[in-house]
Amino acid sequence: EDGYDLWLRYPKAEGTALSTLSSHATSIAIAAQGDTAKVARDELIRGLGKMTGVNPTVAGTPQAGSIWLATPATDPALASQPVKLDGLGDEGYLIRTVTVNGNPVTLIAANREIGLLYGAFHYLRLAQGGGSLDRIDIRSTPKIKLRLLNHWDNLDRTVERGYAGQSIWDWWRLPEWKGPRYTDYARANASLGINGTVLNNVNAKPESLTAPYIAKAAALADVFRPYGIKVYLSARWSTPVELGELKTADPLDPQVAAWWKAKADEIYKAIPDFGGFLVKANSEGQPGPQDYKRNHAEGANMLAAALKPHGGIVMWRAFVYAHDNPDDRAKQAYADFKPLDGQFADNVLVQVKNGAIDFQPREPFHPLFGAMPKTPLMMEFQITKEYLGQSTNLTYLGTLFQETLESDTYAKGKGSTVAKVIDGSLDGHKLTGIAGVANIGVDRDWSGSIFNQADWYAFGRLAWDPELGAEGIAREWAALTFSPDRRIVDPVVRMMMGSREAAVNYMTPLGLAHIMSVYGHYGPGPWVDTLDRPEWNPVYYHRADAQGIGFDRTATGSNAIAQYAPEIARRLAKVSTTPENELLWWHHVGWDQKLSSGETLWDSLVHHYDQGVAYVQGMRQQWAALRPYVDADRFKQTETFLMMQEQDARLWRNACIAYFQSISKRPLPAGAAAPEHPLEWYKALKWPYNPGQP
Ligand code: BDP
Repeated sequence: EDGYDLWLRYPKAEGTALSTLSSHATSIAIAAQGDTAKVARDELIRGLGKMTGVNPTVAGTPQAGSIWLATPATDPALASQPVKLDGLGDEGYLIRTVTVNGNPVTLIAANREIGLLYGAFHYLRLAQGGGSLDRIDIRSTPKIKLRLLNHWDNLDRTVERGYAGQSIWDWWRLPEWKGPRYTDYARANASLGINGTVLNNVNAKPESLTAPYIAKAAALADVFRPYGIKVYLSARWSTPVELGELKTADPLDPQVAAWWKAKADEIYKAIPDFGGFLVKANSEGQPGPQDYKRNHAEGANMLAAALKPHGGIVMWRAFVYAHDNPDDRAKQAYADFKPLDGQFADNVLVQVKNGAIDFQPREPFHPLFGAMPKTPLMMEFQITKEYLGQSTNLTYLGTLFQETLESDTYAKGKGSTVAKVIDGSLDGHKLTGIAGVANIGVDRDWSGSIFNQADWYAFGRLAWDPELGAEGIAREWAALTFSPDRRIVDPVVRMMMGSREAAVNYMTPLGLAHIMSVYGHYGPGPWVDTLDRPEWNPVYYHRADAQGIGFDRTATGSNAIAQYAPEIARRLAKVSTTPENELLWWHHVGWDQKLSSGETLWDSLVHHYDQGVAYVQGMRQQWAALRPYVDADRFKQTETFLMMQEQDARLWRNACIAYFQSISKRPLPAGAAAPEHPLEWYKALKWPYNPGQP
């Protein structure tokens, strides 16, 4: 077991599970003939064949024990079944036990073939659960239209913030060689309902849009098409200039608009269902329309006009902060974008990170959610764990995703959750989207560790339905990845569910953020103050001084709270009504200030660091007890990584306590161990090569 099969392992069933499955999967009846219907059929044959040991036959019409894959266009007999396909849309499906000529049959029905494929994967999930398959009655439709992965993959196969080996896109050998991994990639994504992928890094190279690379992207699009996955590309704003074809990239220059129109036409000739462009503009040194004194909407709309005749879209990122802007970094995206609400073309989405800084272990939700009702806002989560322990630390992100999605923006009163902003229901948007920065590479296990696969899985499931809970998803994943046996599922889910909070505790407790080392954002570096831009330095974020610690974002400080709805701003204005887990994000708090627990802030800070370490120790113990239930390979990997995680957690704890104590000058609370080394020892630590560094 090297993890290659992800959650699509289809292990051989035994005992009653085997007999149940065998009797419910004798044959597959399918009339639809398209490529997508064929992959649905083949996936069922593969999955059921592996689980039962006998490949189901393919029948023209449903018989007793058939799985019947039907669309209205190909199966007139569907009309006489007691099922309604209205409301399922293009991608939804239903699975229902029905009777055909007196025989029990499992019907998977959808308006389009892609719904059949999603339904087939759902059925295979159920089949692996080992439960009854007798009276199934399921309807499912995705709540978000665009469910995308963003690959930060470079053309030289390095991956920015990628910790699972090189890029899976073998640009050199494309378009001729389309390795089997591409198909398995598409299967895995389709099994979750992911329907698009941006192939290249947001820090894009102009070459990505030249003819050879368009041909390579087209080859991938051909592989992905049967799986319902569209290809998108990141576009570098200055591409026409850097390719030497124009002197300017001013969006209002007609030559520039004509260049992009011709480029879009060229791409659509090669990829007729091309999805569109993702753009990082005027952000971290990337070029953009502001270089020509034009705003983001003017830039996005020019590209949108080029794509519009082909049905393409623009995803314009709101991840901006300027080196010459002295204002709080957390406020800058809102300041730039909020005034543009209503000015974007109807095929533009603004893609916003979950928080206002940058994928921290914990961030309050981004103030743009709820603040731009006239613009479809797309969520950007980071699945790759740049700031959460990268490939080795077990920090399940399902809970982080859920926490953001269920945050209440109060934009239209109580209950205006981020999920409702994203799924379009709050403001009546039809064009909706969610993106996850992929954690995929050429490692055999795809994601750098077995447990990192759960983050890809959770992202996909939440993209389908942002109101699914992280715990149910973890349960599903653990059952598919290990076994439905509760002796393994229960402890694994328990480990996962508290793991992200543990990382928050041993890295950035009580609302701290961005105090990672400069060497690749892995270890601790709260003392760092030497980087070129103030907001790249950890000291900018924690602001520890003799009095206290934290970033004052109330009216006495940067007043970032004013970017939120009044209900929220009021609550955040006072320490006493601010959620403790975000405290130092919003306030500069005195070291001796008493928290709700009765402890002083300083004591509480130390205790949180200790709790983080203790949780990791607990995970090691829980995992050790699972040895009898997990195959040796995957057991060993997790055992080793948890051992490394405990070292990391201790290092974080000791380094941060040593550093903060040098400023607070307070004694450690009773029972807390002194850091193993003096502060200078931690400061002198050098980290080895970090694979994801740009
Ligand atoms: C930060 C990463 C950087 C990315 C940037 C982005 O450190 O590598 O290029 O975000 O999202 O998280 O554009």
